[in-house]
Amino acid sequence: DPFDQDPKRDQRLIVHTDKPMNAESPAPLLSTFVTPVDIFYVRNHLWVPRLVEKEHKLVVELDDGEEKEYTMSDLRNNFQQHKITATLQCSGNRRSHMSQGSRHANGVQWDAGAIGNAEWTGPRLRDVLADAGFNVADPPDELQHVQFVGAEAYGASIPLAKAIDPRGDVILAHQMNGKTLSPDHGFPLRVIAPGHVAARSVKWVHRVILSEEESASQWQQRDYKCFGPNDTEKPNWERAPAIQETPVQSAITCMRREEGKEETKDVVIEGYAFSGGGRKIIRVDISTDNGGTWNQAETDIDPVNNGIRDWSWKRWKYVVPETKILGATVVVKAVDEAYNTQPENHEPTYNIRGNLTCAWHRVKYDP
Ligand code: MTE
Ligand code: MO
Repeated sequence: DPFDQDPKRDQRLIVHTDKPMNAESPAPLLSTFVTPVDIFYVRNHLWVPRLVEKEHKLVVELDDGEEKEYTMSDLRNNFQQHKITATLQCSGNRRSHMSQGSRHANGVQWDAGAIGNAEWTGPRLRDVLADAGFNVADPPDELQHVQFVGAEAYGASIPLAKAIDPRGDVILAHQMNGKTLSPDHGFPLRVIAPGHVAARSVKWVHRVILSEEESASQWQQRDYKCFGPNDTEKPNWERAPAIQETPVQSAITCMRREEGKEETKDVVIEGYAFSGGGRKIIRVDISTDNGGTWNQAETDIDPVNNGIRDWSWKRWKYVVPETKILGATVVVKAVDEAYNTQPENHEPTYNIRGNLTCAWHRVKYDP
């Protein structure tokens, strides 16, 4: 049983499947800007490969077929190290909310906790490609993709343009929140492709391939795509592009009574907002009457990003007298710097695979 080697997990994680491990953070614990490793969601398609740092090698396969090999010590010592704070969000985050609409969406029924924000450290992929002999300043036009292969067989790719963008912040991370990566999160090496769906941040990476083609894996060619709301029987997989950058998202993670105040109790409502592509969250709108009227949440809570663009979620907060929301449905929606916002309900973005669920998040206040 290849799963025998899987690590022990924190009891607080909400487990959806255990072989492979699919477990999310309890939403109220997503209350800090940086998510602690122990409660960071785990999304594995297969088992956790148990790798030995001293033996681990990263092979870079260039467009002419030539290969260059790097040890972990090469990657740690021979390249400038970058610390990027970036949110990873599973393509299926909030899928259960879509399923609560008029139709069920297939896949792990995640609530709002298949997302987390962490500090990732390692060399830039761009620098490693350059070291391997690739001309990052002037790549051939036909070369469009960088494929990643994980040690257990998972694979995915990102556009070459993202990988070589000096402002793209794609790194080969060996640390998470200042410590060596844990087995579940990719020890000893994983890709971090900030602003892209987390499925592209391949864990346990041991091969990087420059290619004219996307990864041939089912996770690139099939699972992480969206189709029309009507396209539920036999989707034509080739018709839809693989998900890369993600749309604007927000969710409520906690509603709690403020302690100590007797007469007019306040309720503190908290959550996150995030957009793909490094697009900044410029506003978070809250309604306490199911979308009838709106107000803005406080968003200046978190420290500034370590990266060049906005790769991290924004934590937000809204305080309201309890009398105003007893029995009411609280709604959140966010706006990013491109003025993209979230759909009112799940119907327009319904897709059979339940990817990129991002409609307004509604939670009934029920103390
Ligand atoms: N990389 C490998 N090698 N194997 C995987 O199963 N899952 C992907 C991505 N990288 C996966 C992988 C998906 S779908 C997600 S959402 C993220 O890893 C989850 O990262 P985490 O478990 O560190 O939260
Ligand atoms: Mo995912």
